[in-house]
Amino acid sequence: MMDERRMVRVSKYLAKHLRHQPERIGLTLDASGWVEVETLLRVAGEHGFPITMPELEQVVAANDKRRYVIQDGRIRASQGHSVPVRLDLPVVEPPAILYHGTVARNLPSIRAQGLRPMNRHHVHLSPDRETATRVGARRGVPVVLVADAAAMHAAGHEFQVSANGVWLVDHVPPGFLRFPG
Ligand code: HQG
Repeated sequence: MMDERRMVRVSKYLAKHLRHQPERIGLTLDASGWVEVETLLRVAGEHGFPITMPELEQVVAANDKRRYVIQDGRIRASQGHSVPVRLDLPVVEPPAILYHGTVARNLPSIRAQGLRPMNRHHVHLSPDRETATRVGARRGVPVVLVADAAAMHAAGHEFQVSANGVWLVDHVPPGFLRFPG
């Protein structure tokens, strides 16, 4: 079994190359973000970061957020890309309320512009307050915003949900957000 530190290192390596900079190790993702597992393991080894198949399988299976999926000998990140990919996720009706975890320093801009995808393809929303709190806490003291997803849906905003339960939307205008305090 891998220890926790190795798991995190492998997961971060995968995030970097399956979401953001595949070209850094000469990897080419297909239009939907997939790459052959064999190719990934080979180029990782060639670039000084050898990963074994059991390690990869363990990271994919045990990852707390199920960030990666292996299917038919290929692997991709479930969401979170900055490189252009079409995830081909269905557009679905969201729950009435979704949450977004952020930090206080972003609030003036969010009040003015709403939530924007920033460096990712979509705004990421969480299904529950606990998850949103964890997302916000990556950057400092978390602040949780509440999005009126039902009203957004009624107004024609399209929601998708990733394989790991992250809700994705193009934009959340400020009028659909409830700010704490
Ligand atoms: C903020 C992690 C100013 C937004 C997490 C956030 C999540 C604005 C930051 C996933 C803004 C973007 C995504 C605006 C949004 N003005 N700031 N108009 N609109 N922001 O990392 O939601 O570990 O791209 O509040 O768990 O923090 O990658 O998005 O603080 O699921 O699998 O701009 O990333 O998952 O940051 O996190 P991010 P996020 P993984």
